[in-house]
Amino acid sequence: MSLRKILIHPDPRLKKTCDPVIDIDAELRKLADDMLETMYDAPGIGLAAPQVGTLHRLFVMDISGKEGSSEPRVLFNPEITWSSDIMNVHEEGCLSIPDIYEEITRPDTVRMRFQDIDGKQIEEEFDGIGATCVQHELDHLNGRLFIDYLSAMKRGMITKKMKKLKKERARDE
Ligand code: GNR
Ligand code: NI
Repeated sequence: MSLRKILIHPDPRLKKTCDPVIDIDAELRKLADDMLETMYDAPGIGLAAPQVGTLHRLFVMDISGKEGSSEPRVLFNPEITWSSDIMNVHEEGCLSIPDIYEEITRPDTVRMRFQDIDGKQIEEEFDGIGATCVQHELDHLNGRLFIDYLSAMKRGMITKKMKKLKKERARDE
């Protein structure tokens, strides 16, 4: 396994619609492994393929929370098949927008259809932090970031901050 570099907003690759995965081959399994390692290293509870610059429809997550336990998940071609009318507000962050946290409103519960690492079709219901996470990750696969839910003014301020951060990081490299 190896760590991959996480792209920081703004980056054109974070705005693209990702391509469906047709065949889960060795290369995609290696990508999923690398993404899990990169997510745990960050650390984060989710990571979508475009965040490491590969435009495939998959994300990884682990919402097990407690220390010492881990529940790594890999989801290919995720689709929401049902969303609750009840909404929920949750503070969100993103590894591609470091140190920015904002309250975002999304459906409280969603049902998601996806393929697992063996290509098996699964449908599963997510609520709580799981629902927040899978919707945040699916947005990434459609070129959408959580700051796109904020006002243009707030988004502009965050983007300016991120440009500055990227310049500083480029200088330090
Ligand atoms: O690590 C992450 N935490 C998080 C917290 C609240 C809502 C969403 C997330 S996902 C984020 C990792 C990330 O950027 N995934 O794309
Ligand atoms: Ni994110």
